[in-house]
Parts: sequence; C-alpha cells; structure tokens
Amino acid sequence: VRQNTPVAPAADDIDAQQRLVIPPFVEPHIHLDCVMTAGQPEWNMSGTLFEGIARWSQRKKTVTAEDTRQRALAAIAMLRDNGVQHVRTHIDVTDPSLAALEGMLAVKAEVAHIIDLQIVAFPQEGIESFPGGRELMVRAVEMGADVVGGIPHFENTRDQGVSSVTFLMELAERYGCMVDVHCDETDDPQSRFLEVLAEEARVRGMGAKVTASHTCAMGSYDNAYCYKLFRLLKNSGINFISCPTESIHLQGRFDTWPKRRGVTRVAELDRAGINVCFAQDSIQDPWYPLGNGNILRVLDAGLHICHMMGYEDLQRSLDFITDNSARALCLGDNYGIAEGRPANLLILDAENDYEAVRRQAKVLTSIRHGNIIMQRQPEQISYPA
Ligand code: 17E
Ligand code: FE2
Repeated sequence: VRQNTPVAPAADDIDAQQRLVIPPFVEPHIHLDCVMTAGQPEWNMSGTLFEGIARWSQRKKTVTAEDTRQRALAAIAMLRDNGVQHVRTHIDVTDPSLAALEGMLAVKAEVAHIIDLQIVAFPQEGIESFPGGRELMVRAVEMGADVVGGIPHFENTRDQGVSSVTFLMELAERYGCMVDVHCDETDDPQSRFLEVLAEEARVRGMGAKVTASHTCAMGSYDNAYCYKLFRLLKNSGINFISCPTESIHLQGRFDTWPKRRGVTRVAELDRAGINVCFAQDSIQDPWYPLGNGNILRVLDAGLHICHMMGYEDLQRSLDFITDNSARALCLGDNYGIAEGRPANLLILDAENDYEAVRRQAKVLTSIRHGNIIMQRQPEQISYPA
C-alpha cells in the first residue's frame, strides 16, 4: 500500500481509475538468440533439455547477427506489449563466430528506449567441454557482455563442472560482471553444483551479484541435504530464478509414474528469506514450443506448480515478476516508483495482485522515462440480440 499525496490536476494527467500502478515487469531469464527457431531444421521430439541442445546446435550453424537481430526484435515487441521493460537475456557463446552476441549488442543499443537489456555470456555447450570454451567466455566479456554464465551440469565430468564454476566466478570478479549460471537443470539428485556456486559467491563476497537459474535438481534433493544446503544459500546471499513452465515441460522426462515436477523449491526459498523470482526462459525455441512474452502466464503456472496459492501468496504474487526479479538483476535505484528514480511504470487492468493473476490482467499503459510507450484499450464484448 502506497501513500497518495494529493497534487493539483493537469490537463494531460492520466486517470488510472483505481487500477494498480506498479513498476514495470521484469523478464530476468530468456534466450533471445533462440526465439522462434522451434522446428528449424527439426523439432525436439523427446522434450528433453538434451535434445533441445542438440537441435539448437543444428540451427546454430545458420545463425547470423542479422537473423538474431530480427528474431530478438520481434520477441522484444512481445515483451513490450506485456509491460516488460527490464530483460536479462542469455546469449550462446559456444560459437567461434560469436555472431549472436554481435547481433544482440547491436539490439541492446537499438531498443534502449523501450527496454533495458542485460546480456549473459552463456556457454550452451560447456566451458570446459567445448573446444576453446574458456577463450570464448573471455572474448564475450571483452566484447561487452554484462553477466557471466555457465552450465556445470552439462560439462562432461563432475570435476569439469566444478572447475567451470571457479573459472566463471574468477572471470566475473576480474571484470566486475554479474553472474547467472544455468545450475543443476536436471532431475539428477547428484547434480550439486549449486553448493559450489554459493560457496564461491560467499567467499568472494559477491552473493548479491550472483544468480542460480533453474536449480531443478533441488526438487529432487532429499530433505536432509537440503536442510544443510539452505544455511549456505542464506549465508551466501545469492538469488534464484525459476522457469516453472519450462521446467515442468523439460524435466520429469526420464520418470514413468509418479513423475517429478522438476522445479526448484520456490516456496521454501521464499520462506527462508532467500530472493527468488519467475522467468519465461523461451519463446518458441528448440526447448519449448509455446510462449508469447506474457510473464503473467508464467506467474499463474508457477503459483500452481510451486503450491503457492494460499491467500497471502496471491496477495503478493506480483513480487515474483517485479521486485524480486529487479533485485536479482541488481537494478537498484533504477527500479521502483519513487522520487528521483526513472519514471517507468505500468497501469494494470486490476485492483490488486490477486485479481491481476486471477484475471490474467492486461497492461493498459506502459510508461518509460515519462513517455507512454504502449497503450491498450480494455477488451469490449458485445451481445447483439
Ligand atoms: N538452454 C538451456 O541449457 N536450458 C534451457 N532451458 C534453454 C536453453 C531454454
Ligand atoms: Fe535458460
């Protein structure tokens, strides 16, 4: 609840008519270099992460900076229309041409008037397991990536997974970058790179700048291990991003029945006072065939999948796609409705968080740096006799 101080009305005032006024939605984890490539040249038939990586590896052969730019711009238009103004995108750098990164760096400047972009140097096929992987990561950071990524659960061995994490943390510290690692995106309960990432962050005092994405294996850890792990997670101060629609689709694929959800312990992290938020991950790519830029759809699914539909959860549900995500992205004073901060805000067609998610409310107005960048008329239904 925010306090309203009455001011004299002006001619060009916007009357929000008791609707919710909130800071813009944040998309903290998406792969803009892969959007709208599903089925090119082949569809992911098994629905696994691993087939997704293999299909993308085929498509990657024809990636150019311009192809990346065109698809990313189309996805950014969808995000804009859904009230998103802050985006962190992973860009695959396991490609000696680094064409996708070149394309995205151009896009970042081109779209600055509608969206703030953070670019993650993401080693899709591994840092240690891909030829020249370490060099590509360094080049990507020198070209202008803001965030250092990783994929330890995909490296060939456990040892390589561990060394990839120490390498990427060292790289991030040296260049003053943030960190966002695809970490334990698997149902394998033995995948425990999260403890390595959290301890590296704790020792270096970098927790606030570090994010663990996915952490699906945590959904399969036993409670005794998780109890011990949570103490480290809390002390490290790292952030978490869950992609519930993506994980419910890609995980559980090696189970028969009962089938695991493959989603991290979102409610438990939240209850423990650890920062956690939701993200879309994909729009029509080799991993996930649906998606449309609407982050409220992901919130809706996430609340279901994570058993977070208690009244109190619903009443603060927008935190998981606004404030919590802004904190993971280290947006600081560039985010939030307060004097002295950028005039970025949304008018949502609902009166509170609960109604926003229940009705899948639409964004009616998106304002950025004081300018209206998107406006929508509420839906009209008629019933001709
Ligand atoms: N790459 C990956 O490793 N995991 C994902 N969920 C996507 C791309 C979308
Ligand atoms: Fe991802």
